[in-house]
Amino acid sequence: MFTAEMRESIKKVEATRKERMATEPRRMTAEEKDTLLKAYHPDYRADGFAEIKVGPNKGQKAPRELTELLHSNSRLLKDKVDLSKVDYETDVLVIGGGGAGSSAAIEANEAGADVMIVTKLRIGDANTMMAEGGIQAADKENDSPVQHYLDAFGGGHFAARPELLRRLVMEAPDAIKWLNELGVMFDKDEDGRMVTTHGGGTSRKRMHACKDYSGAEIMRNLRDEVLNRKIPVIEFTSAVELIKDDKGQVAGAVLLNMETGDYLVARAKTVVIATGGAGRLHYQNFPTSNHYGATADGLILGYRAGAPLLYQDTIQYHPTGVAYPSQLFGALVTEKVRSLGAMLVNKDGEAYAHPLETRDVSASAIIRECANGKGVDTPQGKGVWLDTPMIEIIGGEGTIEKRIPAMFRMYLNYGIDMRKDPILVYPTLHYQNGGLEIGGEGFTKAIDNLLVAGEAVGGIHGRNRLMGNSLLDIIVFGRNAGKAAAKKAKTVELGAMNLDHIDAYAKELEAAGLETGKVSPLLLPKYARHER
Ligand code: MEZ
Repeated sequence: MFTAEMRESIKKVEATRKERMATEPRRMTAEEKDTLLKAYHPDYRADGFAEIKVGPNKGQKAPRELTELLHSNSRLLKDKVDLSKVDYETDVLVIGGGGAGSSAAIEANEAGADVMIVTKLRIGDANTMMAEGGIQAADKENDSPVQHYLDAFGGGHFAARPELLRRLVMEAPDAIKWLNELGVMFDKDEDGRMVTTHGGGTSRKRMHACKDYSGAEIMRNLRDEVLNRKIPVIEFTSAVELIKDDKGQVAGAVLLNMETGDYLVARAKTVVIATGGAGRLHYQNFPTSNHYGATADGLILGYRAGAPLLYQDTIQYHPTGVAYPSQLFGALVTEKVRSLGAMLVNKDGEAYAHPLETRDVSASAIIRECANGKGVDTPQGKGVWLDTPMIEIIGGEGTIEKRIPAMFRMYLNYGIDMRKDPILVYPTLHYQNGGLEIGGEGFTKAIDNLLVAGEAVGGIHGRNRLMGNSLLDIIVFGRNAGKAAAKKAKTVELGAMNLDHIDAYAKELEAAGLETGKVSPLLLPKYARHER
């Protein structure tokens, strides 16, 4: 399976393994990290960004591909929709059928509200499903939410909104309890205690996992709970625009049936945007670990209606995407592989960085090695080694199959036995650190009754997120958004609905000289096949 050049390099990895394992890898100093990030992290590549010319974040920068969507018009400028014909009427409209949307819908339903989910693919087609290594919570004796806060605050470059991060860590133990009671099969020892591991940048072992398919297991339970509660889920239906009323508050959304092309009107007293990430915009041509529908739709809907973004210029590249074989290019290699002991090693067999630095630092170090001739050639570019046989040496024979069985099988399908040979990795676009700005209760600051949860939120993690804090935030902020939306819906009186904001946005674009003829949200990746 490996090329001759790769085999030669593997010999060097094997030759240095014993000595590497006998030496404690060094952590970088703050100054070293800073220098590395500025030189190699994609967030610092000026040509990857463009200035936003309209809307609340005018004058700030965003990835070029996102800016292009922010500079596009609504498809409803041309395709007129009759708002007097209401197809769905509900208290709480949840846009997005992933972990955050499902958690919100469950809690809104629990609070007695009428709630419905619309999702452009199927419930569970979401980044939640793709998360592998685990979910953080400080629920062991040697740990505390304060410790969790400090790790995440430092890891996010001290930029997280304190109120949001405080909620994340304080409510984490209850999130695990809730999931456990829903039926999530967390890894437990013979005494029934949760097995926990380290992630990059954690000072305690607080990663709770379901082998290496933690997100899929969590999503399976959330989906079952939504369906058991008979919460309506409108699948293959995208939200293409928010609707406001004559008081300026959000009043629902215009939906697009992805199969028939028909528009539908959903009237709602509160709306939760839970549309997830943006990996399928492939910023700076990176491959992605994200699911097919990750095209930043919620950011566009919220922004066009007047909600500001926060940290839209900071993106997470997961250090270890698959670099080889080509069939898996960009797929996630969970950080848990490094939590279990595998080191990052360059083509000469040198361990050039601590395996559990924070993600932005690890990714930058891999990019540096490859840029400086220390990477291994692959059909798509370059990669470095993740020395997976170390896991079996450290944890004992059978550890890989027991702890990361999905990863093991994924590679075996392509003739690579990660118990015996190292694997080749390179950063892959994994997460948007930024998103729509919210307050502690989950409401946007600019538009009444509009809430955001999950990856579409900016500010929870600051400018870099630690492993396992995303599965956590979708639960904590999803649940809170559902409760808050249900409570608020009781007091909302809706006025006459309108789409005036799309005309106002079009005028702003025109005044800025931006008549691109393009429309957004994108809904499906640029390379999607449209067969109708
Ligand atoms: O939080 C994540 O992004 C995660 C758990 C990913 C992983 O490496 O498994």
